[in-house]
Amino acid sequence: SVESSIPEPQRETWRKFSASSFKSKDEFQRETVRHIETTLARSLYNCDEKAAYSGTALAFRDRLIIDWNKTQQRQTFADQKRIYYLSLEFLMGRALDNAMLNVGLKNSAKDGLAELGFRIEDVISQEHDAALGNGGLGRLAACFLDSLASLNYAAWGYGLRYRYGIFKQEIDNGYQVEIPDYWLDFNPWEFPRNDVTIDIQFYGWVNKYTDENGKQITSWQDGEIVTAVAYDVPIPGYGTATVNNLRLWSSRASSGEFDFAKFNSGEYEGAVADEQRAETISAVLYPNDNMERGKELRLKQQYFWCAASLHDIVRRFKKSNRPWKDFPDQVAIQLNDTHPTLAVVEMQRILTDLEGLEWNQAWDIVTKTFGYTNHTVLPEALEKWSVPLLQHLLPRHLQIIYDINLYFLQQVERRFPKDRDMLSRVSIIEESQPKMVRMAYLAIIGSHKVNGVAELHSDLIKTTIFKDFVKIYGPDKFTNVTNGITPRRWLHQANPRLSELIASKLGSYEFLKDLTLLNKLEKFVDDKDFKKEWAEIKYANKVRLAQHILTATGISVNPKALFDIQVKRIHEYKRQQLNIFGVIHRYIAIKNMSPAERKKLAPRVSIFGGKAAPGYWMAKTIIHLINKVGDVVNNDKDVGDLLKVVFIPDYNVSKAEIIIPASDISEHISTAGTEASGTSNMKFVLNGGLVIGTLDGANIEITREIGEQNVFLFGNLSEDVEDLRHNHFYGNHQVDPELMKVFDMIKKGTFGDEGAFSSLVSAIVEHGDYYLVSDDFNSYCTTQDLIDETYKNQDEWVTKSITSVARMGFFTSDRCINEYADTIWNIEPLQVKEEADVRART
Ligand code: F58
Repeated sequence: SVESSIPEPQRETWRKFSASSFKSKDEFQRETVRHIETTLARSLYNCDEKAAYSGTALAFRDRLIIDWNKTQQRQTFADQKRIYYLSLEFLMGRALDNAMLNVGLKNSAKDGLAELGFRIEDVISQEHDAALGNGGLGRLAACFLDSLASLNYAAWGYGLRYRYGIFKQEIDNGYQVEIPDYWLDFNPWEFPRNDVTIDIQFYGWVNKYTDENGKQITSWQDGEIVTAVAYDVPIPGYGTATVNNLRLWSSRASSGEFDFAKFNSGEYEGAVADEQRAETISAVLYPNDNMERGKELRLKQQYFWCAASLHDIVRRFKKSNRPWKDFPDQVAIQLNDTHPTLAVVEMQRILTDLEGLEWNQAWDIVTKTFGYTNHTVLPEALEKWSVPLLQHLLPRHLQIIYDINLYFLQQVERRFPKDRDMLSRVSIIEESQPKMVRMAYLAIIGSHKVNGVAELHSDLIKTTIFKDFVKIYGPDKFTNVTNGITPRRWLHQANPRLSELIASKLGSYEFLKDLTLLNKLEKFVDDKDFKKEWAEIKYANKVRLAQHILTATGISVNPKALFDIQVKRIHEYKRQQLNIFGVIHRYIAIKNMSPAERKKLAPRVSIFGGKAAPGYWMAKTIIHLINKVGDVVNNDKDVGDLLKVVFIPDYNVSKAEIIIPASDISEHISTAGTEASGTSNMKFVLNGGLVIGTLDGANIEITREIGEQNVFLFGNLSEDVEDLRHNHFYGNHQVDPELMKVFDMIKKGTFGDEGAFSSLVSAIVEHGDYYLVSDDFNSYCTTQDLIDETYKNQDEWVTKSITSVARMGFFTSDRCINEYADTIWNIEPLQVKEEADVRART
């Protein structure tokens, strides 16, 4: 605006001193040393790796800021449509390595740091992960931000700035222990915007009256105010000057709220308590993965973040002085699952109560603006909020929800007269005790597109949980956008040697921007030297992981053994229990073998990692069993190197970068129809690992792309799951005899107190085996045997590995983002004129 601009005649002076950024090793060193000495006030006698990290991060941050400012300016001037990605989770991991690679100066930094006496790897590993997410959903949001910036879309992420991210996991005597993750002691990647604040209201009551002009006014009054403060995080694109913005909201008591009257009258504690209550809203990330628990504080988080983001978006739109009907041409908002659904209601409230639009006109704008992505069909993960809680916390929003529902049901009634069942099935309000608001239904009704995250999943939502809505709206409202991953982090950054080898064959690093170029690798599947190098890189990655395992657990593993890895959140539907029962089955087999037979077996390391939600007892029991099996197997002289069982503590993004490139086989073995997509399956295959998997989620499309001969598939199909479950109760259900032997061993106390694991056994033997562990057990074990056989022929194995990588182009998040842009957001990239500024990649 005019008031905040430097006047034209003085701009020359400004430009003369406008910040410029380093471009060489020497300049990098100068900036880093300057930051260590002046920003951090440290000397060369007092500079450890942490200080070296801080100085390096600050130097790179300066570089990002310059492009960030320019990008924001460019986007403002271009005045095109923007996409806003609303997600309660952004699982970013570390930022420095990513910044170096995207800016294209990692080699300069490496040499520059070496001359100062530091190894770049050690410096990079000083950074605390930004772990503002649980698992796949949060990491997907992070990959999307990377692609949006790399493809030059004008995009903003909106989230919450949790003071505590997902807890740190320690393993104590086989049990998971949760440690708070306070990650903000030094975070150079965020910028507090103390001038960007929004007051958010809670509780209170609704006043409807007619004003002096005879106009109907609805106003939400009193209650409590909490202030949202913006913290901005720069998101650099790869090989482009675009740096987008991730805006995270932090809560604090509003200045009105911090009661100075109380304070002065000596009620110091009361004033402090108010302050703390406000700050609690953004204090912690809820650690549940695929489970909703309906806690009031969680609802407060959701509204706080939705309202702050919406008001920010509306404020930006209003600066353009366009009429409201243009809003959907300027703004697209994507709901990452149902967590931000209150944004739909808040938008309707802004347009009607605050801006005075007619209901229908407002609702038309709302539905054209929003899109909704569903990530699960599991009933326990579908969000519902109790009506009394909403009534108490957000009285006006509850009224609006009732109105949305009324108009929607009237529309349904006209289309399907007399179908009372249909009306109660699709109502946003579930007539339970207490009544509940079904957030997924509200999200569908408030959006113009609904998408699933892999083909099977998108088909399933149309035929099961959202079937009636397909009848009402027709099939076109429902679509599929198969997930993807960013090859920058998950290939180039995590596996630099493989990326370099690929670049040497393809002639450039262009494949990192257009992953389909990988298909040119197929030409080299018979190239002996290439294959040898390919195998050597895998081996080196396994050595690196073995080193990490030794430091983290004290267990020494042989990098020549087959590395079989399952890392992801621990959940019964993901079936880590099937994996560990398979390991026990293998242990029994080894114990029964003759020495001659043992010689023929391929040595194997079974590696697990993942967090259990703190309140999820079964998941914690699975972790306990894995660790106890490890204790026994790893110390059994009969077994030696033939089998090792490892649980890597505290699985997170930065550990994933070490673990994923080191797999020979990874496990994606969910009960068919339960895993919406999965994304680590894509990461493992892109790094040359083969997979064992069920026909579930994106496994199906991965198989289609890379070929059935390159995947180890097993287990029942999703269309048979319902019948199988039915038979468990009403047919004569027999537990697999080999699995019974596993249970016998557990019951004998081989792995310690059998009572500790009885819930795992009885879930299968007595409680209907909901996840079909027994039904799939035989097929799983047979497939594992086939893997052993195949692994013996290393040449064939490497051929499969290379072929698979060559065919993974589809699974880049760039493709995925372009699909969202074309089919849901209707938005074009913003061309960056300064193409000259695109740097040489390292
Ligand atoms: C995951 N969902 C899906 N939810 O399980 C996975 O198949 C998919 O690949 C991924 O999304 C990305 O689409 C998931 O991670 C959560 O963690 C939610 C956190 C908040 C509570 C509800 C579950």
